[in-house]
Amino acid sequence: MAFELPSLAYEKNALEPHIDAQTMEIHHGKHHNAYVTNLSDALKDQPAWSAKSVDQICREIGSVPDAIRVKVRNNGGGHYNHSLFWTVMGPKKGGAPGGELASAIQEMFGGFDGFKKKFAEAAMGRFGSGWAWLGVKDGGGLCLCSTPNQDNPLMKGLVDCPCQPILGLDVWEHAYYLKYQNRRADYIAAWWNVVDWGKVAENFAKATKK
Ligand code: MN3
Repeated sequence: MAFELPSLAYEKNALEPHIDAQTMEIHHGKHHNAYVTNLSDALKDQPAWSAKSVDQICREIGSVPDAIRVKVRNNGGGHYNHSLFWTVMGPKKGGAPGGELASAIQEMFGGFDGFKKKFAEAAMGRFGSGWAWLGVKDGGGLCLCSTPNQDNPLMKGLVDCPCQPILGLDVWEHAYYLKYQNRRADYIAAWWNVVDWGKVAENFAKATKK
């Protein structure tokens, strides 16, 4: 297999009560694992593509051969998105960002509460399955957006909000249905309690230094 399922840096039950252990078990062990397996399968006869990182594959999605592009888009996106998602969460996190990220959020959204409201609107407004994102644009400004299915803002040409994601929220029903059923708003509200702002600030610093 060219691609591997990354291990979690915390136990499956570590995000309780906000995200339950069974959801984590299925989401990481089954859903994410399937994206990894299917991406490897799609690229099994494509050594040049298999040698690239999943980030690079997403960035170059428009150049992937036609016959496999949909499979790579869905499963490469799924692999990248979930790999980021696990790392921007952690036990005993939540709170608010500090430093330069806090300043950038202040400048663009008038404060952290304003940002959370806009982010939740993007997550609620995504009809069906998809993701909400905070990212950094090529020019350096913050970008708040959402994408359908397993698309992400690295997929230039396919999405209307190209940027480097620094925080992503999965709003597929598989991310919350066991605990929250149809209550996506409750899931989003609870999710803030597990966001690792230290990690997001690290992602922000890397993205703004490019
Ligand atoms: Mn998911």
